[in-house]
Amino acid sequence: MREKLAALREKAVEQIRAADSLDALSALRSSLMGKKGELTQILRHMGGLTAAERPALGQLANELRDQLEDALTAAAKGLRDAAYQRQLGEETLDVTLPGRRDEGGSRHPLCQTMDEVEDIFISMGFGVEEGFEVETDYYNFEAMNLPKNHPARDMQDSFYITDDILLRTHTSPTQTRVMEKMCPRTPVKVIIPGKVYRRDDDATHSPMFHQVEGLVIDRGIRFSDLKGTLLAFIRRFYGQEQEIRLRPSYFPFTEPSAEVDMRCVMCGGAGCRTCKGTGWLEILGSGMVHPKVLRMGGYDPALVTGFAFGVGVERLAMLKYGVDDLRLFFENDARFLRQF
Ligand code: 2U9
Repeated sequence: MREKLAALREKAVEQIRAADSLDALSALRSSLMGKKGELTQILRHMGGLTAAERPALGQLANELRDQLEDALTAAAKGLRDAAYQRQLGEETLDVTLPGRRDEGGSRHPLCQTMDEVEDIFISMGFGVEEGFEVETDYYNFEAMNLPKNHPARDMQDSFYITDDILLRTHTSPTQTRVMEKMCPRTPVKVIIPGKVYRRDDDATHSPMFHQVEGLVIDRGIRFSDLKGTLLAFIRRFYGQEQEIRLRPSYFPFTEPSAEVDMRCVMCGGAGCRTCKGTGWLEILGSGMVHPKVLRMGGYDPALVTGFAFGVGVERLAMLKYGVDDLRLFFENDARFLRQF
């Protein structure tokens, strides 16, 4: 027995020294000390020893078990240390490289423009509402006096989700929802900023763009209220020297309707490429809310009147900052965005 233990020690120490991986060490541990391991087998034969032999040999076996345990632990640590040292040797770290500068972000020019528009209207007593970007045919078209098969629906070629649900083509559905919520209280005086979607894509049109629409309803609202409000807005946004002119137009949801032009921001009115020599730039659409649209929002057109307007945020920003291609706003080129 004594010889068996001595032989096992010699063999095990050699095997542990030769093990070149943690997996190999783990296999060795079970082949030596596991349930069917060699040391376990030897200990099982202790029963055959005399009572006089048993204590000394028992102690010897326990010592061997502790020694093998220590040797296995030390070998595992050795392998781990070696792997770590190898990794340190392979990985090079150049502490003289300049650090990467953290580029500070800034608010997107379209968000800045929208904030500025909101501030101006809030200062004139308007509330701000945000609605849904996914809308029903009813709110997007029907309630805006654009029944099914109305030819003006083609001007807003749309992204449909089902026959009845689409990405809103204007923020007007939110105005109808505001009217339904407010009715019969007056005044209604809100602007709705937000994203809208149309199947358009070129240097001046994007399939997603931003609008701010406004709606005012009260007893005795007149066309002159519309004109005064829009002139005040244009002057606050583009400068107090600005002038506007109104041209008759057509929208299904307003009657009468008017396009609003302002003096060309590039040439001051002398005539240039931007204004095609006219000295004027189209900037807003507007009109008195159509009686049918008022009625669909719950209001009685015999008692109240209203005006509404719509403006494209990209166009406002392009003319304010002299940007000639709308797509620049959506390309996320930091060299462009850093300028705002
Ligand atoms: C309700 C009633 C009427 C909103 C209006 C326009 C005229 C208009 C365009 C400007 C540039 C859209 O972004 S654009 O392409 N908008 O010309 N929008 S009147 O009229 C409303 C809205 C809601 C209940």
